[in-house]
Amino acid sequence: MKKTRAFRALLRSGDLEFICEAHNGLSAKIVEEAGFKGIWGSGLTISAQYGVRDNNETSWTQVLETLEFMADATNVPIMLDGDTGYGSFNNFRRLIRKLEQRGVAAVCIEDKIFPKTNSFISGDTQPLADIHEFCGKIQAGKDAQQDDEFCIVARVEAFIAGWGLGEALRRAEAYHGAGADAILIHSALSVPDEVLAFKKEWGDRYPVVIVPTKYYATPTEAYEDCGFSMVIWANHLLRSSISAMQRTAKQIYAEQNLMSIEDNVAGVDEIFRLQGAQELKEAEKRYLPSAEKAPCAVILAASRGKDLGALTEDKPKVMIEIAGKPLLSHIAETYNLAGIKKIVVVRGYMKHAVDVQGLDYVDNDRYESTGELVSLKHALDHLEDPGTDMVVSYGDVIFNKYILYLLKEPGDDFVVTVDADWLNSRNTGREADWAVCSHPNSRDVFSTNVRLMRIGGDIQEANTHGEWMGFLKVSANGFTIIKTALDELLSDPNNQQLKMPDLINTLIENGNIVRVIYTTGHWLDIDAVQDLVAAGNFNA
Ligand code: SPV
Ligand code: MG
Repeated sequence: MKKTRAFRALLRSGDLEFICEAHNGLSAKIVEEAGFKGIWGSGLTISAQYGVRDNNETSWTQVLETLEFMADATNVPIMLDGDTGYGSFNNFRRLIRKLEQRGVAAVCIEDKIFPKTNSFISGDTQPLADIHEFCGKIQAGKDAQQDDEFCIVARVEAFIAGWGLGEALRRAEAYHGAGADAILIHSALSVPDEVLAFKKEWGDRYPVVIVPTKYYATPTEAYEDCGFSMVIWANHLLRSSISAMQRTAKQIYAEQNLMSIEDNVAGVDEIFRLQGAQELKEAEKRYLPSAEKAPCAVILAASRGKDLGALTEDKPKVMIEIAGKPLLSHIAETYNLAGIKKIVVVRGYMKHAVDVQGLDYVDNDRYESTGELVSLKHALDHLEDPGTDMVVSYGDVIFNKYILYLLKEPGDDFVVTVDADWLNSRNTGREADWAVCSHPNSRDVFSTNVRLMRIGGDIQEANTHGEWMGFLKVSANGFTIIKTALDELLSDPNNQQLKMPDLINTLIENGNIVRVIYTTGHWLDIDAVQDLVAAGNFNA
C-alpha cells in the first residue's frame, strides 16, 4: 500500500494506533521491525542526534536528508514533526512538495512561532502563532500537496502555553476548518487531564493524536476508552540509546578493554543485518557474474619425484627450493599473476611438508598405490561444481603465465597446450606424453581449430605433432563431463593407477572435442637435477 494511504488508514482505523519515534535510517528500521505501523520523525530526537537543540538549529533540508534515509530504510509511513513549518505559509508549501518527493506520508505542524522551542522547555512562556496566520499555513499546505492522501496534522499548543481548554478547542476547530486531517493535542502535565478534557469536548469530530511523554503513567486503556486515534511514543529510542551509549562509553573508558562489554552490545553481524548486507550479497550474484567466474586451478602434487633422489627424502618434489622458494610457490605465483586465486593442491607423499600459504589442500593418502586420476578425483570432489573454468596442471611443471592466457582464449570445454618444438625433446630420450593432432603446427594453423586425437608415451615419432605440456583447461560445462568420465573410469578397480593422458583419451573416445593450442617453450618439466638448474633461470 502507498505510504500516504497507509498513514491515512491508521488515523481513521477506528482503533487506537501507535507510532514510535525514529531519528535516522537505523532507528527507523528498528521501529518497523518491532511491529509499528508508522514512524514519528521527531524534531527533538532528529536535532539531538545531530548534537544540536530543538530550536530549528538544523536546517529544514538537513531534516529532509535524514527523512530520506528513514524512508529508504523502511516500508511503513513516516509522519514528520515539522515544527512550525520552517517559516511562513510559503516555506511550508515548499516543504510539503519536498516531503512528498522523499516518500514521507504526513507532517505535523504546531501553532507556535519560528524558530520554535521544545514544548517542555518553559512552554508557558512561548508565544502562540496568530490563529489566522496558522490557518492560512494549513490551507497553503493542503493546496500544495499533489497526493490527496498526504496528511497534515495540526498541533494545538494552547495547553502548553497556558491558554486553557477554551482556546485549545477554538484553535482545533479553526484548524479543522482550514483543512487539517487531524488534531494533535499536546500537554506537559504529568496527568492526562488536559487531553482527556479536550477529547471529551471535541468528541469524534475528527481524529485526535496525543503524545503522552509527560503523562506516561496513564494506562493505555484510558486513551482507548476516550476514542483517541493515535498515540505517539515520541522520543524513547533516542533516550534508550543515550543510556546505553553512556554506560558503554564509561565502562570501556574505565576498563581499557572490551571483555565485559562484548556480551552486552549488538554484534557487528546485527549491524550488517540491519544494513541489509544479505540483499547486497544476493544482488552481487545477479549483477556481478564475473566475481563468481574467476577460474580455479588444480595442481597434482601427490607423488614423491623419486628421480631427484635425496632431495625428496624429507619432502616431495613440489617443495624443493628453486631460487629461494619452493617449486609450489613459483607455480602458485604464476597462477596468481594470471588472476587465478583459487588453487587446490593434491598432496600425498610427505603431505605435512606441503604448506605454502593461501592454497587449498586435499590429500590422496593412497598416493603410493594410485595414480593421477585418483588424485584428480579428490580435487574435483573438493571443488564440487565451481561453475568456472578450471586448469589442471602438475606440481613439477613451471610455466609462464602466457600459457594460462593461451588456455583461456577458446571457449571449448577442453583445451590443451602442445609444444610444437618437440623433436629435440624426443631425441633426449626422456619420458613424455606425445600428441597426435588433427593438423600439424604450421603458419596458417592459427585460423584452424586443431583437435587432439590421442596422447601418450607410446606414440610413434612419425605420428607425433607435439609434446603435451601437462595442462588441461576444463570449462564450467566440461566439469560435469570430466567428473562423470572420471567416476566411470575409477569404478573399475584395475584403473586406480591411470594418469591424466588416460582421462584425456577417454574424453576423446567419448566423442568430446579436445582443442589444441600450439606453442613453443614457456614451460619446464622438472624431472631431473639438471632441470632444477634450468628452473632457477626460468622467468614466469
Ligand atoms: C518531538 O518529538 O519533537 C515533539 C514532541 O515535538 S515533544 O518533544 O513532546 O514536544
Ligand atoms: Mg518536536
